Amino acid sequence: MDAKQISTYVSDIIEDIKNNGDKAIFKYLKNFDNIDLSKKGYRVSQKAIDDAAKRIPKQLKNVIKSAYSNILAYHKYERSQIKKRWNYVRSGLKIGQFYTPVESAGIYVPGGRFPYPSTVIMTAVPAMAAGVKRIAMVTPLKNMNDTVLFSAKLCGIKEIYCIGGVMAVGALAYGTKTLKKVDMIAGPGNVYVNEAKRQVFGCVGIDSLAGPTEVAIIADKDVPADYVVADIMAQVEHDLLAKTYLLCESTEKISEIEKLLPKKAFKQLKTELCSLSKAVDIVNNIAPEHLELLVKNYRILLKNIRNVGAVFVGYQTPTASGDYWAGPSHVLPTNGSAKFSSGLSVMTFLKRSAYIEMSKNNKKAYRAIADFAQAESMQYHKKSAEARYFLSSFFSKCK
Ligand code: HSO
Ligand code: ZN
Repeated sequence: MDAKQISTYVSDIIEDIKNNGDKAIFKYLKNFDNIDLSKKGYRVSQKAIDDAAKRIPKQLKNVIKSAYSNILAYHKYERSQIKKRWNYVRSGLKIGQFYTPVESAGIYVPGGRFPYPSTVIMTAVPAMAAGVKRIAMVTPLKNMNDTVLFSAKLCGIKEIYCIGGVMAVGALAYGTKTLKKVDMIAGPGNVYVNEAKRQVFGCVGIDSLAGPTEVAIIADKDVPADYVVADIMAQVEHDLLAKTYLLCESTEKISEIEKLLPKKAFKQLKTELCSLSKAVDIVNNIAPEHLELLVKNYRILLKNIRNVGAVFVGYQTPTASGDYWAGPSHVLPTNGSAKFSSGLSVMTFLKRSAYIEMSKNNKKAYRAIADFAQAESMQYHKKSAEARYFLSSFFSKCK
């Protein structure tokens, strides 16, 4: 399908969900997933969630729990760095801002080649840390395995729905009998999911349109080649659309890497021989989701990096550290959007409101407001300023 066909395909499904709610959902579940849930419903029961958690081996549980606690600690710290409210006084005005979380968020956990329990945590935890009260998770039925459910339970998610793709976005945005509408939708998805998010934006908020994963690697002449090979392959194994870039200062190193790299990866790799400082310029232009600085003297380069979702610094830091473990969300801007946007974080789920409090009898301010309103011929705007200072009984006079 080309972009126009995708857009029509998506809008037809969304329209159907909007008009027919659950009935449409059951129809698509039958058509896409070949399952009839019209009796059972598509919300996952608490018992199914609890049972899934019981089946997870203790050791794996501990690994997931420790990743969760790193990611939660990071986002709580981020929250503590955002001033809840601030104001200052100028010209007789108290002016400032305050932040509040959205009340409800839908988190989309994609299907893809593998189920991603890590994405459950990487999407839900920033919302939790922001203070979102209601989190509703959707993920395609085929993706609903025990680790996904356990990760959701760990995040305290009680609302889980086994629907994915466009219908899930439509249900979150417009609500059905089973799934109450949310205020915003976050989480990565394929082209259809992204188009659906784009179309429902305005009715709900969305985080971004995270697409296929990508990494740029700046490598110096001394980097162990197998680090580079593993990190390229770690992107390639996500899917055939994943992109990788290798920017290296040494011909010898490039050929060493190319000798080790499985043939199938070459289609998804662009390699350039260039100085390390030129590599930084190239990276700023690509604006990749992930950047690895596999360089001994990375400090000098770091200062000039501007457009990137997340940077992984030093030989010792693979992208996988951010995928699973370190703390920042792995939902990051892709496809060049790091030029103007950021990865998922506490900020994603916060709204900023402005605060304005005038001092009483602020003649100068009321005069200016009234005069500006006059310039726009807005009589009642003018009066709403004048009434507070110049006119004592405006409404009795204006009849
Ligand atoms: N690299 C992906 C995240 C992920 N990796 C999930 C493994 N599991 C996008 O940042
Ligand atoms: Zn990954």
